[in-house]
Amino acid sequence: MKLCDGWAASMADLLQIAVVGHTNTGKTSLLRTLTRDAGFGEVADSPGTTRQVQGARLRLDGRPVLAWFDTPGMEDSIALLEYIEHLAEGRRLDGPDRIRLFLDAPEAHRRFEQEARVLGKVLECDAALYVIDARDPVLGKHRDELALLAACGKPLLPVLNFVHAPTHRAAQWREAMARLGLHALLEFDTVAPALDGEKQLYERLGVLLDRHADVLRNLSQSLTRERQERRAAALRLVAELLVDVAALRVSCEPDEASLRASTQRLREQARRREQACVDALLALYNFRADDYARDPLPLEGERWGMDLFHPQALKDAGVDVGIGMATGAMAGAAVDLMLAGISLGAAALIGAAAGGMWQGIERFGKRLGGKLRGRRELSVDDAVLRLLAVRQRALMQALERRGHAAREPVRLEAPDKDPWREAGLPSEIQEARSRPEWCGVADNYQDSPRRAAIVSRLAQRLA
Ligand SMILES: Nc1nc2c(ncn2[C@@H]2O[C@H](COP(=O)(O)OP(=O)(O)O)[C@@H](O)[C@H]2O)c(=O)[nH]1
Ligand SMILES: [Mg+2]
Repeated sequence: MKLCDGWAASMADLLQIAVVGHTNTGKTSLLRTLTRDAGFGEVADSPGTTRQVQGARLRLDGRPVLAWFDTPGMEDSIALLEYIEHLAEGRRLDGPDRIRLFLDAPEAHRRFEQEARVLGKVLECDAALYVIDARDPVLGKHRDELALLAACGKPLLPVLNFVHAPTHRAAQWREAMARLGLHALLEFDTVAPALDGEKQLYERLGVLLDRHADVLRNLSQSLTRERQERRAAALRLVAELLVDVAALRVSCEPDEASLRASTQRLREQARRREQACVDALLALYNFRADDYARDPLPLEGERWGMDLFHPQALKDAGVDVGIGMATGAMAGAAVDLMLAGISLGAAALIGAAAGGMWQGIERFGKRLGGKLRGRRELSVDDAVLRLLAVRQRALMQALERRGHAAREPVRLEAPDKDPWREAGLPSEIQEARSRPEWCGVADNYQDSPRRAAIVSRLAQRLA
């Protein structure tokens, strides 16, 4: 249990909700997602992982307002219901009194110890979420479980988990719940919850828990606000990345060996900058580095996923390469000839480099009458910048939709439609290209109001 100062004192004002249900329906997973904490409790496919009641609290403006309690799975409801009927035989007791009678009976500490923990917790709480694996058929054990839980006399909100599974039986469960008088019901897949899943959850709870409706509404609003703020922060991270990489420049001597070495340096800096953005996004959404899979392809310089400078990465992301990013040792680098006193479009230059960039430059060089002998500057190709935008946007979307119960690493899928895949880059990127001092990882980095404005505008575009 996450204890902190004043836990006992504030307990009385706290709204307390138990999460109950059969073993392995995803109770612990649900709490991971609701608390945005992938480390909460223990999750496993084997039954009975959660043996004790575990708690976690949600805060509003720093004050704890809601305590969640994770409980062990109910495993033997059919036998327990019979036991309680036997205990209560010949006595007129209402539901909660029957449950209390059981809790004082000897079997509550023996055979039904697990169930006693659950029912005892529900009696203490204000309400309970009943988590259902929607792939299961509705069976007698579920009905008996529900009869026991309903006997506690607390509002019960059924939550249908695993509704993304193709074989789910949500309709059947809805009907079965209605027959038990449970008409408010929520579909909430803990691994891939709907974007407004939490909002719906707190709204439904607000209906069931009139006395706590204000707190639940505030909680829901604050979660929505946090989600928007997270999104804005994520867009800023991606915009910063694009400005940094667009402004990135590496200068080199005009011979092939130094051009190659400088290209490597440029690529390495761009890759590292992308990795920093990935790390920051994962941290922002409260995921861990191993939530993001490395691609098994053994590509040179690969840090995560597909190497930024591999033509296949562009293809997979559906990025339109236009006249073609040069392949080979200098792929992904655009050569800028401004320092040689000639302003020549990098794209045109690369377009000429059909069989490799060096030959292309040589050809231009001859045609331009040897004017190319000065130092060169390398920058990152347009197509690579577009790939960065496409990938980071896809990552953002995947993280927004990912529950903290997910255990499979994130896999990015190329979006069907993404304006960043098409040729052409927005004016903000064009401007950043001509401002090497805007590159956050450069030695001569200089922040400026203009850079900040460009980052904001780019963040809006990325949205
Ligand atoms: N695909 C998928 N798997 C889930 C979901 N919820 C839980 N699981 C998995 O189901 C298993 C049991 O989950 P757990 O939270 O430990 O269940 P508990 O016993 O009710 O606490 C674990 O392997 C979870 O990763 C879900 O919504 N979708
Ligand atoms: Mg559990």
